[in-house]
This record gives sequence, C-alpha cells and structure tokens, in this order.
Amino acid sequence: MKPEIVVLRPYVPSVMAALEQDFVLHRMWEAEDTAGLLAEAQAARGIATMGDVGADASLMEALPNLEIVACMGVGVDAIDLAHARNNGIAVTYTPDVLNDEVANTAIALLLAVTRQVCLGDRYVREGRWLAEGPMALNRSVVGKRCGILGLGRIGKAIARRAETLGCEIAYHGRHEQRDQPYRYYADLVEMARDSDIVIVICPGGAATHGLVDRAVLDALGPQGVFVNVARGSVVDEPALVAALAEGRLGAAGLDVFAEEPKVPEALLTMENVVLQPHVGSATIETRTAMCQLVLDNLRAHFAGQPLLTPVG
Ligand code: NAP
Ligand code: 8YV
Repeated sequence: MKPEIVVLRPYVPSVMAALEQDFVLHRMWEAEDTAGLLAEAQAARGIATMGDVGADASLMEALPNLEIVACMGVGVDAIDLAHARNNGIAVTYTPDVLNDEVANTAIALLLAVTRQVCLGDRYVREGRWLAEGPMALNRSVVGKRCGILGLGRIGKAIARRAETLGCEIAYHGRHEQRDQPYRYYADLVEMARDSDIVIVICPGGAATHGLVDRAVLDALGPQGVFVNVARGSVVDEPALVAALAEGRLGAAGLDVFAEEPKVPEALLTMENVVLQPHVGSATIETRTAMCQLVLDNLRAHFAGQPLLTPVG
C-alpha cells in the first residue's frame, strides 16, 4: 500500500508526477476546507512543504501518524523543529543544490541596485533617453568592501562571485572560519562600518531576529548598499524603511520581507530600492533539483533507508 502524504504546495510537474506514483497525495493547496482535508488525511505519515510555508506544531499535531516533514528549501525557520524533535518526527531540507542560484540572485540584486538596472530600463522605455539624453552616472562595485552576514554554503558562493566582481570580502557569523581567506568580524556593527556593501545570507528564526537593526544600518551609512536574500525577519524592517527614507542608508536590494507577500508601502516608490518576490532559488533547474531532493528523502524514509539530507 502506498504511504499517504500531505503536500502543502505544488512542486514542479515532473516531481508531482513522481510523488503521485509513489504516494497517495492530499493536496492542501486545492482544499477549500483545510480542516476537512486533514480529517481525511489521518493516515498520512508525511508532509511535503516549502521553506516559506513550513509546518507549525498544530499542523503536525493534526496528523497523528506523522513520521517525516520534507521541506523544499534550505531555510527551516518556519518549521517547528522543537515540536518535531520532541515527537520523533524527522525533518529534511535541501541544502547545497541551490547555492549557486541564490548566490546569483544576490549578485543580480547587488548589480541591479548599484548600476540602476531597473531605473535604466524605465529610462529607455519611457523615452527619457531620447528626451533628456544620457542617464546620470551610477556607482561601481569594483574595489568596494563587501561584508557578508552568514558565510555558510550560500554565503561562500556569494563571496566567490563578489570577489570576481572586484570586491574585497569580509564576513560576520558566530564563529571565525580560519580556513577562509576573508577578514572575520566578531561584531556586526563594526563590519557594517567598514563595508560599502552588506549582504545578508544567514538563517532566519529566533536567534537572528532583528539582527540587522538601526545601529547596523547607520554604520553602513548613506553611501551603503544593503542586500537581503536571507529572511525578512533578520532585519528590523521598519528601521530599514526609515533609514532608506531618511537617506541614512544609500540603497537596498531585497528578495525577502518580514510579512511576505506584503511589502512595506514606502519601499514601492523608492528609486534606490530593487525588490524581488522571494525568488532566490526560483529557476526551473534549481527548483527541480530541490523538489527531486524532497522526493528522494521521502523515498528513502519510506524504504527504511538513511535520509539524504536530514536537518540537524
Ligand atoms: P548555512 O550553510 O547554514 O550558513 C548559515 C551561515 O549563517 C553560517 O555561516 C553561520 O555561521 C551564520 N549564522 C547562523 N546563525 C547566525 C547568527 N545567530 N548570527 C550570525 N550568523 C549566523 O546556510 P545556507 O545554506 O547558506 O542558507 C542560509 C539561509 O539563506 C537559509 O537559512 C535561508 O533562510 C536563506 N535562503 C534564502 C533563499 C531565498 O530564496 N532568498 C534561498 C535559500 C536560502 P556561524 O555558525 O559562524 O554563525
Ligand atoms: C525557497 C528559500 O524560495 O531555500 C530557502 O530557504 O527561501 C527558497 O529557496 C523556498 O524554500 C520556497 O518556499
């Protein structure tokens, strides 16, 4: 008999088809009555979710036979890990397969902000090039100091790319990584003060909540460029909006927000801000690899084999 799983959001079609073959699926996103779906899914032994959707304790509690939560995403801050651990529920995630993609997104945001790519596009489309002549000069990243908050799997991929662009790299985290060729700052404010650019790529969750506060943003300063591809929760969002509005921070490239998909109204009209709808890993190739890893973890679990990428 096929194991039953609750799928919270649709994955790429090829993986949905493979899931369909191996499991009985309860499709949460199609259900008008969530409680009704959960009542019908009492035999479910697995949840397939995504980083931004997660799985809270009440969802896990609603499925008495739950054995595994498989997450399409590397950030597991929206999954109640303590509840899972206390109840013997395995959790898997999708590290590494998205490093290059998310790093590319960070660099795309950095260049879009500094070289004013969106502004330039509008300048051409609106006929301003013709009417007003060349656009004003913008800022280079060459020779700039780039501080990375979170030199992990993705942070290292960003560091390599930013180095290639001509940036000087530093990083902040809880630990110094002596095998890395970059300068370590134990103090985030100090790193921001010594940086022209700060890129955030550490995990979300309670430990990093509001880590980037007014002091960090002020230290980065009026010429500073701020890029966040981590989680909105890592930044004090009202402080970020205020710093941009008051000219205490130069510019920002943001892929993530505190209350997605809501974005602070004030950001929508700022010319020095580039916004993206949480698309760090959102290519067909990378999402396919991430979904495949979810599938492989579920298959391993239900075959009694070791999980490929368990959390913790
Ligand atoms: P990772 O390999 O675990 O790296 C995380 C890094 O953050 C580590 O270098 C760690 O260094 C640092 N860190 C952890 N806790 C910290 C704290 N309290 N203060 C300061 N630094 C801390 O993770 P990853 O695979 O690179 O992914 C990082 C995060 O990116 C994910 O958790 C996810 O939230 C986000 N992400 C976003 C997207 C997107 O679509 N925008 C896509 C993928 C991932 P120390 O241990 O030395 O502190
Ligand atoms: C995905 C992410 O957008 O991996 C993560 O942590 O934030 C992204 O890759 C997300 O998991 C999809 O919900």
